[in-house]
Amino acid sequence: MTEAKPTILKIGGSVITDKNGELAARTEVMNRLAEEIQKANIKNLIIVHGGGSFGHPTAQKYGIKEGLKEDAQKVGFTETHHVMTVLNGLVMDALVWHNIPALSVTPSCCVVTENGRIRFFEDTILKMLLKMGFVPVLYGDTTLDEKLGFTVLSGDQIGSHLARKFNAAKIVIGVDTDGLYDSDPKVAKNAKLYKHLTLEELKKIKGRLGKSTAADVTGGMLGKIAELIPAIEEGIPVAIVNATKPNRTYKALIGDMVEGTVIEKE
Ligand code: IP8
Repeated sequence: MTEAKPTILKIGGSVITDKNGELAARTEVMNRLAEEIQKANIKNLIIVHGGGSFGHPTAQKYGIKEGLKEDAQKVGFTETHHVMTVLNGLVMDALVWHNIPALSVTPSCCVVTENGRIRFFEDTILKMLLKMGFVPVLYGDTTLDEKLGFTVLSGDQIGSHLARKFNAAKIVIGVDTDGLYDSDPKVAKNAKLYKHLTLEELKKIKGRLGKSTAADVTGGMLGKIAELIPAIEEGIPVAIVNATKPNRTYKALIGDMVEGTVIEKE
């Protein structure tokens, strides 16, 4: 049994999938990350991953985020959830075969949203898993929604919610850029990387951050930052690192000098 504050690791869909393809998994990246997670050996770790080229194109095709409008969308809802379970299965393969006591927790079975925001989160199992030293793994998923019928819930909202609920020690966000930039580094060649930001500085630059270029129904980097703010307000520090590059996630997990962007309340 352990009492350490949990660490939340959010792995972006752009890291573990090729967002330009469809259903294009990067299993070699999943395996390398599993190795880093195993090496870091963090007590009380919760992993959340995104949808990438699995969840987003399917959700977009059927307009799942906007809610239930016609019966024909129902199969789109189940298909979106299904492709997320397929992606999650590949992540679980990598984690379990690296001897990590990871257990998949399906958000669509324990969360109800209201207009896309988490309204109810049944966390009995999650708490027990953490107490017993397991590593719960959640992911962006489809949810039933009290106003919309159904919608899409981002892994970022899940991560930020759990960080606040369990008073996390920190949130590590693995993305496919070297951290947070003043403009999109994939478009602007002279984009400047922020190494450290306070909450106040983050709020000031938020308006300038762009939406993701690839199909992303949950808002790209801007959506990520908006979700993180309430957790940072509660004093939970955030490290944004390039998880496509070896060892950056490992270093952020063990609290070594972070190569990326650190955001703290003050
Ligand atoms: O990539 C979205 O999760 P995210 C999941 O964390 C789906 O925003 C189903 C598109």
